[in-house]
Amino acid sequence: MSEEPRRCGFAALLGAPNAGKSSLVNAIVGAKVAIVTHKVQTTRSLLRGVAIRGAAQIILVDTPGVFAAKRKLDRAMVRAAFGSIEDADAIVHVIDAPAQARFLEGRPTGADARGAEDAKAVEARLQEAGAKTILALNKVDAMARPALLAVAQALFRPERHEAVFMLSAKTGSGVNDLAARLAAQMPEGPWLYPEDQTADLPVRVLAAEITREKLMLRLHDELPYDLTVETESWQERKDGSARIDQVVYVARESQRQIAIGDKAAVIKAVGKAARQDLESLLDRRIHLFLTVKLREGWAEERERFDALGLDFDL
Ligand SMILES: Nc1nc2c(ncn2[C@@H]2O[C@H](COP(=O)(O)OP(=O)(O)OP(=O)(O)O)[C@@H](O)[C@H]2O)c(=O)[nH]1
Ligand SMILES: [Mg+2]
Repeated sequence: MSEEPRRCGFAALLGAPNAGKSSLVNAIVGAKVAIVTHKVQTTRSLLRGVAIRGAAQIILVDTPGVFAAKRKLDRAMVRAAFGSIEDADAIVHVIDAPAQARFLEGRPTGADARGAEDAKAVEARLQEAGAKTILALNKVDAMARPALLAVAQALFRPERHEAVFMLSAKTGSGVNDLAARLAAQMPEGPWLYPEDQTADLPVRVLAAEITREKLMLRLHDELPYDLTVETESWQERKDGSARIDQVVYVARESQRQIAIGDKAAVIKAVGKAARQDLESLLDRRIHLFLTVKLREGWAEERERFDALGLDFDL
């Protein structure tokens, strides 16, 4: 470590659903700390990834996507996202640049149009809060250069944005430039986490999130938003392995059948994929047991909100 004084602070990543916030957190941290899927509303609560660049420790706050929310759980998620800007030393607005480009060119898909609306809403709220932000135009690997420049031109406002970065969380292109900028923006102060810690999330919760990711990736569109996963028990074994028991909660009996699958094919495949991820993350043998249970109205239950660190009493 150099003689430079240490720095440490918070960088909040906000944006529309699916913009790539969690992917970007993982790319900057250099490890998988946040789950990623192609579906919107993957992230449900605030998650902190910890990255080090030179003398700076950057605590990256991943947030749920911001969208016009109706359900109570969704509203709590959006509220949590904006709550994260209060303590932030840097705010990054992550944009799905190819989707914005299609929107600008007048040929958006339904999702593109929603994403563009949501990105606008994020800008409006940040402006209201008087917060200057860094624009991160993500997914540049999936678009042509002229389209990217058009997006930058359309969105960048010098009076609102401190900088604009064009990057790809997928290929890593441009990610280090953003990280260097964030590092420079962190205030002087002691590091808040040990050097080898990459996430601030209890490992039980992370394990449950990984299973939820595998379910989301596997199930058809409606179901994933109604399910939740909890780690019920974690037993250390003498041989160095661990036995983890998790419950997948669904909202309806029909969903229970779907989550289990014909001859339990779905839940078996999900369990296998989750176990493989967990084993490489924790670098040890894992025995994972999944049970699917019915729990009606879980999205309105106080305990679910508490477990996610969300505010029930809006
Ligand atoms: N081509 C490309 N795809 C990306 C990139 N970054 C993210 N994605 C994809 O975009 C999708 C959404 O990524 P996430 O990281 O889950 O997005 P998010 O903003 O955290 O989404 P929510 O948590 O639902 O708000 C996934 O399918 C990613 O693989 C990128 O740089 N390039
Ligand atoms: Mg996310």
